[in-house]
Amino acid sequence: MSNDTPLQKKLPWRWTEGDLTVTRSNAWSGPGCHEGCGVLLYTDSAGTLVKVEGDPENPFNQGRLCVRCLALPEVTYHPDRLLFPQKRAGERGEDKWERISWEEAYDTIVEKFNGYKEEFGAESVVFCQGTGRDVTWANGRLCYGFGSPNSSDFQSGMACYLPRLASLYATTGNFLVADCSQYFPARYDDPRWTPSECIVVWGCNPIISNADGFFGHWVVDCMQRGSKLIVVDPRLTWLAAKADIWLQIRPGTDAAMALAWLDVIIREGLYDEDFVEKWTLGFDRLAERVAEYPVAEMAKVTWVPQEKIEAAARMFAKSKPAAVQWGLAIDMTKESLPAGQAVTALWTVTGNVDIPGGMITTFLPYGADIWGGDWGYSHLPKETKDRRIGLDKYPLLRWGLPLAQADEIVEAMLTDDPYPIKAVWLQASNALACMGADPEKLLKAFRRMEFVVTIDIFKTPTAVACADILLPALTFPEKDGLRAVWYHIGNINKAIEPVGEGKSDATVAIELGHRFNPDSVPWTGAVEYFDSVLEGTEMTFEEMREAGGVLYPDYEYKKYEKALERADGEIGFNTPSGRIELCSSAYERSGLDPLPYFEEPTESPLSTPDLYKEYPIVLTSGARTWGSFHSEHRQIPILRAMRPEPLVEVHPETCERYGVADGDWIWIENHRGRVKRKVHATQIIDPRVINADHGWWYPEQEAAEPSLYGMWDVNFNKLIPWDPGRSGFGANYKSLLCKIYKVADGEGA
Ligand SMILES: Nc1nc2c(c(=O)[nH]1)N[C@H]1C(S)=C(S)[C@@H](COP(=O)(O)OP(=O)(O)OC[C@H]3O[C@@H](n4cnc5c(=O)[nH]c(N)nc54)[C@H](O)[C@@H]3O)O[C@H]1N2
Ligand SMILES: Nc1nc2c(c(=O)[nH]1)N[C@H]1C(S)=C(S)[C@@H](COP(=O)(O)OP(=O)(O)OC[C@H]3O[C@@H](n4cnc5c(=O)[nH]c(N)nc54)[C@H](O)[C@@H]3O)O[C@H]1N2
Ligand SMILES: [Mo]
Repeated sequence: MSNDTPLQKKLPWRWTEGDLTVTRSNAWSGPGCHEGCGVLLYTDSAGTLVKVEGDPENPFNQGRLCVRCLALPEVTYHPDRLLFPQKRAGERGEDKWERISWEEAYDTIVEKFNGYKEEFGAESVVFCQGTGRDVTWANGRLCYGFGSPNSSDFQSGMACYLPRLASLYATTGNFLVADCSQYFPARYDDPRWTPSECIVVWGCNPIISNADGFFGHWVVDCMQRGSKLIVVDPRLTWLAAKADIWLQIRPGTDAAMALAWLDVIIREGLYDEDFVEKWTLGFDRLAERVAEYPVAEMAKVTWVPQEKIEAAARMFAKSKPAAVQWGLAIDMTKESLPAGQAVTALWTVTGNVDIPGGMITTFLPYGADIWGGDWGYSHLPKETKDRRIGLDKYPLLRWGLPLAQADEIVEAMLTDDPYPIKAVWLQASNALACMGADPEKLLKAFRRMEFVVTIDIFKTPTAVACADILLPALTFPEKDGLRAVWYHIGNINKAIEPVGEGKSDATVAIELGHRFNPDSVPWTGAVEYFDSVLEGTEMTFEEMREAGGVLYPDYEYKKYEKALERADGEIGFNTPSGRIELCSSAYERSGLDPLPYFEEPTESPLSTPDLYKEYPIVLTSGARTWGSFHSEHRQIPILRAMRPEPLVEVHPETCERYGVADGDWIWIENHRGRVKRKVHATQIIDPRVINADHGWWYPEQEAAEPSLYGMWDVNFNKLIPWDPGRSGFGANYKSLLCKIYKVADGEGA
């Protein structure tokens, strides 16, 4: 059976309904989002976007849509949107700007960047971005086209997704996700697919976060088809409340938990001997290592009773097939790489690799490289590649992702070591208010820059504090684009004219690329570029949208048996040994422990008992909420109404112990600083743990310094150091220590 036909035959890509025109599209940033939901964009006779609905024919979301898409007209037409390019008129932080033309903006950027290139080398300009959006290829292509090897983000340990990607690429040669039938246009009805008997949702709340191209409601769809559920989370999430087993883990101990499961699985012989024998490397060494983490001990470490851990491990291992949907919490601990490795070992030793209802490997659909790899890093000369920041300290960066290491970039910005950094291109990131650890340090680093460009749909605290040029980007109804992550590829169809002079990130990358290095962008415009990405589909952008706007490549299970997994066309996995390396040769060659291990967070009840006396509460942060994407959407009234203020979840017993009550403003303090939050008293959280919102600022407050939109008092990341794991990946954003007390009268809300 082939999927290789256009799907959506019933509806055209555009039609009229009464006075309204309906344009089918696939949602992607801006505003921020990881998904590619099918949407129907309704415009009136004046060409105004009036309503957004889920596309019922799109297999990805099947008509469902989240509140942020429903509120899209409010985002697109918000009066604070950036409407034209601007250059700084006063000092940085004064919020004084002068309107300029795109020509002037481009000319200035080219003159400055080329000047630094001449004097200090192209590597003196870094190109950083926020989380995965419709800008990733643009950022990479600009960076490498310009000639710099330094494309990255501003997150300590690049502690989002990248640790999981790095860990999986190094040990399995591919990225794997839970199979909820998402590769098949017929979805749950496709006869090749079977639901998992058991799904483990680990450090992830997909119902709200829909992260990394995984639509959270698929888990519910699978439960309705019989999947049992295990949830590993310190909070009783909506899914945890419906789980067969909920493991209320102490934040930062996921590696200990996974090793404890492995201890049970290996000792009780619950692993798949045949798969282990044929397709994995290093099982015996893994078993030796796992024996150092007996479940009885790990129960104490993780704060979860031994019987519960054993029950979960047995339920998972005895379920065939079984899958793990894991999330950010695995990345957001310092030693995240071995944590990810331990979780990977769970589905590997139980033989749940690339089978229906198990963990499926992922590919770019039709080879459509929307990440820009075809004219990317590989085109740089070797001596430039060798100057990529962080490569010497973190050799694992050579395996897979060609990114510069974020903590090392910040160090280089501050110290000129290993060489001076002069300029930053910051695309789709509110680094200071959201992504970066220790924002005071990050601000110092930015202040040493001679030239900073931000491109965004709104003006952010980061832009006000750091930028010399502000460029306006577009929301997705205002632009053509492509959405292609793993399972399918779809058109983003422009439904309205841009509200100002904004340009899509794709257009900017091409126009600026022409000025930096025409060879790197051999197209006249964005649609021509999209056509080139779509070559493997044998359709143009226009043809694809006429055909329904979504294409699914054919999917095959067990590709490792069919010589479809390795780059060299041999059978097996795309690793040096051709097997899944439970004991990793890539880690070993990078000077890292080749086996999974658990290390306490830098600050924890067990690693720093004295500090724990002073700061007796375990602190996690950033569990996603419905109405905002990180620091975005705070200015959108209908979404802000869902969460008007930054909250912290505190158990009622804990409230009582520290003399605070629901609705009180409190300080959350550690030895680095303190931040304000409003108490949400709730029993969903362990009394020994609190969970604080991240990414807060007040767009309605004064932009100029020192206020920076009221950011400093509520910027959670003042409590987090730049402190990555040994591999360069992972940081403790979700496992800290703190104390809490009421904000005094006169200290404001
Ligand atoms: N304490 C704590 N901190 C965290 C986290 C946590 O859990 N706890 N989570 C972290 C994680 S996982 C991540 S990925 C980072 C995210 O960090 P960021 O990605 O920096 O976060 P955002 O606030 O979404 O900032 C993105 C900016 O991009 C703009 N934007 C949106 N769409 C587009 C577009 O298409 N083009 C352009 N040019 N701009 C656009 C938005 O207006 C916004 O200003 O935050 C991290 N910070
Ligand atoms: N609405 C919305 N959606 C988003 C985002 C957003 O800001 N808003 N951000 C996007 C981005 S960039 C990302 S990376 C994803 C993240 O999305 P997810 O991977 O789902 O991560 P979180 O929501 O941060 O946290 C998930 C769960 O981890 C739990 N948790 C906290 N600490 C620990 C721990 O130490 N161990 C374990 N096992 N669990 C822990 C929290 O209680 C929470 O329920 O979401 C994406 N989607
Ligand atoms: Mo993220």
